[in-house]
Amino acid sequence: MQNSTLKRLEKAGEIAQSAGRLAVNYFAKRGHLTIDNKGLQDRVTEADQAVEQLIFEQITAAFPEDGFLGEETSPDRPTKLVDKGTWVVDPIDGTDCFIYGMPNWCISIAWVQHGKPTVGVIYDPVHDELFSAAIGQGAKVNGNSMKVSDTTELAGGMTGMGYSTRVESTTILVPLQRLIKGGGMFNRTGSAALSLAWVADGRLIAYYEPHLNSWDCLAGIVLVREAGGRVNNFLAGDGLTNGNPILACAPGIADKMEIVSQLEVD
Ligand code: LIP
Repeated sequence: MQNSTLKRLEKAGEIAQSAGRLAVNYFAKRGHLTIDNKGLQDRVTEADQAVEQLIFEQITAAFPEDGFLGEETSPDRPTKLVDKGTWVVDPIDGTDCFIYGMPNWCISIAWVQHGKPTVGVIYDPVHDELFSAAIGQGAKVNGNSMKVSDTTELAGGMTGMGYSTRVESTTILVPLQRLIKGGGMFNRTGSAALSLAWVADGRLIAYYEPHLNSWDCLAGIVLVREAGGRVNNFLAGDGLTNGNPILACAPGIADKMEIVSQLEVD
């Protein structure tokens, strides 16, 4: 692995844990947070802003030559896309779970080089689990190797499913019906990033969502691929800036999940 990639993997883990400590402090006072609505069922809090600011400051101090794309982009954190390396960040993925006091939320930090997700780090501060991976280096959780499920049947575990009002309800209801008819069972955590980390660790056998933004899933894509899983070409077209559907799954059910989702894994 290139030294530059190794440096970014190590630093991303440190930054994610630093951001997690700040996020947990906000989580403890969630009843008093300023909450804004970005759209129907799409909220953002002062915690999201503060955590993204911390991540932005620490990344730009360490790697000033890199680009930055954050979910909560602002004049203080302008979007800057750099082909040689751009950080793609969701400061709190699972914001609704965070707001309502549920533990399914995380910090998601990805580094994309020449259009390829190269480093992925997801930190779950509530359970102190650091999921990390870089291309060619495998995937780990708290330093222990991870691998996807070895199931060959949809009935062999739970499939994560996500939905947002960014797309029509049929885009989730029809795949959900196909999954159930195929013997599968759905699980919605409210955090795509955490769900993808759980696919990488074999806790879920797949994850599908009809639309995600890049900051929700690029770190998880690196984790799943390095843990032996299969993923669709999420960055096709303008996926980096406008998002796309996502399918990530154990290799043994790739054919079945392609039918459920009508997506192709690479
Ligand atoms: C969330 C995703 C989730 C999706 C939600 C939202 P956020 O990200 O992780 O899978 O269904 O609509 O986009 O907004 O909590 O960072």
